[in-house]
Amino acid sequence: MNLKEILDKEYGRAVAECTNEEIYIALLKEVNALASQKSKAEGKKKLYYISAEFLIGKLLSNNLINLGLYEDVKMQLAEAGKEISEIEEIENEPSLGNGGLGRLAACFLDSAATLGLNADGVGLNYHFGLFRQVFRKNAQTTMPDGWMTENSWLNKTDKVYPVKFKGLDVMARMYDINVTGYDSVTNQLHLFDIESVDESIVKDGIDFDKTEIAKNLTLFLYPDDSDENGRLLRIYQQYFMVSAGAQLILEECIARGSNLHDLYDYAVIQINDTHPTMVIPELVRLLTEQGIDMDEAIKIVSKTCAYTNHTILAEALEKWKIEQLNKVVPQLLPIIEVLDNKVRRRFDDPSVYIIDKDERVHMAHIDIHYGFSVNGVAWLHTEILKNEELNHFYRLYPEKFNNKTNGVTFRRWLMHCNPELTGLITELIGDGWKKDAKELEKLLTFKNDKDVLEKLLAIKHSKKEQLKRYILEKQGITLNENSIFDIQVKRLHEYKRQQLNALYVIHKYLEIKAGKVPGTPITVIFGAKAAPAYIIAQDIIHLILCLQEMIEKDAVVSKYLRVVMVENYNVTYAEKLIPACDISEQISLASKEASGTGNMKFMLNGAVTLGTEDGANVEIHHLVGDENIYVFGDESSTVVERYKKASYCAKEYYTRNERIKRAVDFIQSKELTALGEKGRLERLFRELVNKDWFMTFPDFDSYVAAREQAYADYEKREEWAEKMLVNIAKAGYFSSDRTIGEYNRDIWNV
Ligand code: 26Q
Repeated sequence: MNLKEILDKEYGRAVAECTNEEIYIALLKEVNALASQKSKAEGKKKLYYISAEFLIGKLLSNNLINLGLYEDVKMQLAEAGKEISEIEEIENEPSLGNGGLGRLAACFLDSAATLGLNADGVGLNYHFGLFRQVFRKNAQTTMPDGWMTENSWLNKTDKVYPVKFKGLDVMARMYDINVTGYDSVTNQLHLFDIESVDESIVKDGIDFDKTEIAKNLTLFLYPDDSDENGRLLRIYQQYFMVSAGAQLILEECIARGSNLHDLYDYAVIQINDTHPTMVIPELVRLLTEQGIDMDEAIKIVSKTCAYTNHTILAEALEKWKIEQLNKVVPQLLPIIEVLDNKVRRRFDDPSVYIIDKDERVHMAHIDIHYGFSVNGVAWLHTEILKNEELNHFYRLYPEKFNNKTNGVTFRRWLMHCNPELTGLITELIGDGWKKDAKELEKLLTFKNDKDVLEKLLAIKHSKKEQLKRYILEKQGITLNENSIFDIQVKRLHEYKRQQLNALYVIHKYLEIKAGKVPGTPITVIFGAKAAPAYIIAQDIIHLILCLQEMIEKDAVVSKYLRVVMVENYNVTYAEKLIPACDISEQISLASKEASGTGNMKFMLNGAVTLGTEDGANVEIHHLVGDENIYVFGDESSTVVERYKKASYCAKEYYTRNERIKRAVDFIQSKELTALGEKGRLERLFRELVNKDWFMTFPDFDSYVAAREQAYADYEKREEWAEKMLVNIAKAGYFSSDRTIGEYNRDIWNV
């Protein structure tokens, strides 16, 4: 690529004379055109990965890397005195997802294209992605996050599909984003949008009229929460996505030669959690409209659809009231009733019915009965699905259940975010690992190579300096790059237990106050958005921000301990934080985190995990061995039993354990209430003492012990570097290329 020529043609000016914005736009156009020209995957059968969320992150550098242009462009910019990072800054991040599930979908698209699979994504073009988080008075406030600009990666297509709701007909326009594979084909992410959307109805933060469907349908990504108000809108969004998606799929399959009776030879539809479940009755409806009889249509669809479960939290399993569905998509109810009746005729266990006695439709039950595959996202998660949560279904269909442990794309989560480490790895073992991640294990031969270990430490240090600069610029906070960076970044949820981390901070603060100072200073970094309607989550953010301020103002303690909560944690921030991390906090209550994928990204960048035996942590532990991870807390079977017997009493721990009492009492201390809202802090205090639903107290002592051990081991720099090396070397298993290879082998066969 010749940047000089491109800019000359576009603006008639030299590189150094163009603004960063101009360069970004010119690059976007050029890269987008090159991506479109790349060869397409071909084949009779295509995978459609349908998902309400695709948290793709910024695309410029990702596409440059995948097209093999990154180094060249970086050099040409450098020659003109520009850094590629300044150009990257111009791009808005499309935050079209809440967290793990949406980011996983994005990693999967990258890997599917890299493996050359015939595979497209299907989703929604939200005008405002996940809200932008702004801290005011030590609390989260929310702002709309618009990302679309005149020049964007969205390519408008001429495909338009009609979608019918009760009393409302709308048109779904398809926009495409090129999904470049690494040194491979280009696939598409199809995002549907409603033509009549009206961004001007947003007022006052993220409020808008929820009833004006024609104006608001694709306005916002629905945040994972408990807001009763938006539920109908969510049904509108889901049906809009699946109806347009189903029409696209049928049209494409017919074009490839399907007569619809053999649809499953032409398409496989992976349903990403229950959000797109209505695609099943919708396809049945469309097939019967084409003259196929109902029984056959149901059989065809059942051989086409596969379902991935991402959660075991009962409250997150979607159930829609018949009454709600009737208000939005009455045309689906006769079909859902047929699906339910078939189940009732075959099985006499009400727990597997689709429609329950309270007239609620269980979306996951539709997927399990009428999909051919059900998978969990980590070994432990799938075991819990089979033996506990979905056991009744597992007994009916043992052959449908399978595990696909999550993975992440190494193009974004190593090559892009950590070019320094990428360079060292390549220098040591060549670049075969970029296509076959298992080759990272070759690094193990350098376990005792002092020179290599020192280089690893030096790279970590420079990533910490880079993060320091970034946070200083964004938030005006100065980190100590010589401190231990102990990081927990993920959505805020009680089960993920940011509150346990905060309790440790209080404990440590009190210890330092009492004169017990750590060898190396510690910086505890948090990043988390909380769903706006999730009150306790807001209270936990409030606690963390108050702690941050209190410690910052304490001249003595702040020398040894700092708390920093980064504002508006998103994919872009993750790319800066993860490479700079020493200790990766993965401390969910065992059995609750389906997999986690941040844990994999941290490991890949040489952080050592401090975690419970939960989700994919179990597999990380198994791969790296006891020496290279800090594991603590009760195991999943203990937790599951405790819930079953309802035997947990938080108050008992609180009264019996002096350290716990001291830390928890501090939440409503005058030091903290002076900085925050007394009512909020007291509410959080009561929540913990009287309930502590996610059992932080039973794990507290072992958490403190494991964390202290990690800090002590950090002092032995060479041994620590060995742990870093082993983590990087063993991370190959968590490449999403491996995950996608398994999906294709066991489920898709495209
Ligand atoms: C449900 C109903 C109404 C509104 C919103 C939702 C909703 C939205 C988003 C429910 C769930 C989500 C997101 C779930 C999610 O991100 N799950 C995570 O998936 C990751 C990828 O498999 C796992 O690694 C994480 O463990 C899991 O928490």
